[in-house]
Amino acid sequence: MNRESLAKLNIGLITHVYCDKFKSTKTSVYLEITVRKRKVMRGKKRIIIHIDMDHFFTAVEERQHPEFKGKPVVVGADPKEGKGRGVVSTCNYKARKFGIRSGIPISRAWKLCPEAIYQPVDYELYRKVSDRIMRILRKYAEKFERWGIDEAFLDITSRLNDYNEAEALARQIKKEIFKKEELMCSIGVGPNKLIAKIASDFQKPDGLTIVEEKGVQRFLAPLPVRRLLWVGRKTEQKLKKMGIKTIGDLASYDPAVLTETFGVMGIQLHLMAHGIDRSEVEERREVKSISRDLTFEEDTADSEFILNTLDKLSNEVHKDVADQKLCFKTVTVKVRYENFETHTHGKTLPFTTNRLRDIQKTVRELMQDYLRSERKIRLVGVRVSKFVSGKKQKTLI
Ligand code: DCP
Ligand code: MG
Repeated sequence: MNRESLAKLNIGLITHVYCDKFKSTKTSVYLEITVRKRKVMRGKKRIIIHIDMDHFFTAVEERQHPEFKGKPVVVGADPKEGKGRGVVSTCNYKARKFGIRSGIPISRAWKLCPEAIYQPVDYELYRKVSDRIMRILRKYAEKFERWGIDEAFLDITSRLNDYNEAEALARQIKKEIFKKEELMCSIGVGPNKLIAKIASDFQKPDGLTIVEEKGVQRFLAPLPVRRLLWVGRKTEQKLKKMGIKTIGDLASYDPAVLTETFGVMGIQLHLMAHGIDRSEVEERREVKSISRDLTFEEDTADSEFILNTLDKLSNEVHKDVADQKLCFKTVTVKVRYENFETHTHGKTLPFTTNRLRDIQKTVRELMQDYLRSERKIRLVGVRVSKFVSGKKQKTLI
């Protein structure tokens, strides 16, 4: 394991971690990690804030429709009285009491709570609201990082002296967002991004959780491992089989065995469990990709219908591309067959473009192989990527 492969973890831990021994034998890999509690900031410790909007899409819908107040609200695919397809994007906390969650089939949500209010997804609206919130947040810190549609990190180290000041600032941020957008958020404050993010999720909704460096281990120890970034269901299951349920269990587990089982990820797990994360808050200006998917109401092999749907999705993707003044080079289609087998197929164009007809033409071309088979299709999607800013683009008409 070299510095490069560790650096790829993008967790910025190299200054903390020394792999003193890394021996591979036939049956085992032995890794001894020394975590050195050095003050890398030389003098000043970092203070990071993470903000996450509460039930974002439904909160915006509730604001638009005061009559929804106090009722369970779900944003996602059309439930069609239980026969709908597609999934729940999000739901408010009242709906969560019925067991509804992001990502579950909309038909299941209907079974759990048919009396909820079901709203379609209005991305354009949510993006506009998100842009305004990000503008509010950006001014509070020198280092700002947008993280998805409703989250952001702020590095406030250079502006504040201690956690008391950070708490006051967090309250001020909440107040301003509520005053300007009538929306609530949860905030986590900690010595790094990992802790701040876990803290913001700790007391949702309308939460404020402060975790100072000295309290990190105590804060993390009782939490389930799923709270750690990158621990998905599969890793959770694997850890469970090893007797590891909480972050505390993980922190005290032999890192050599973790590495043997998970490879590079094992080191990452060990460090995260100790609350160590050196990654910087950094502005990511560039959007990586823009995409739209659609699940058909019924599985279909009707080529014309499928292509017309893809034209519509291309249109929506194009609207976003135009709004953000971007030009792209790569177009990708996604196809999911009725048995959930999923394929993606992309093409990088020999030129950069922002034209709708380039998306539609490439999508139709890429789809040809999938349409010939006559297999029924459940879902299609369109994605564009490899962006350059429209301002820099010279070759367009
Ligand atoms: N989202 C989505 N599909 C998912 C998860 C999320 O479309 N599987 C959308 C809807 C959410 C938004 O992204 O409103 C933000 O995601 P969060 O995970 O932050 O969820 P919420 O903001 O809805 O709820 P919470 O209060 O738990 O943050
Ligand atoms: Mg949220």
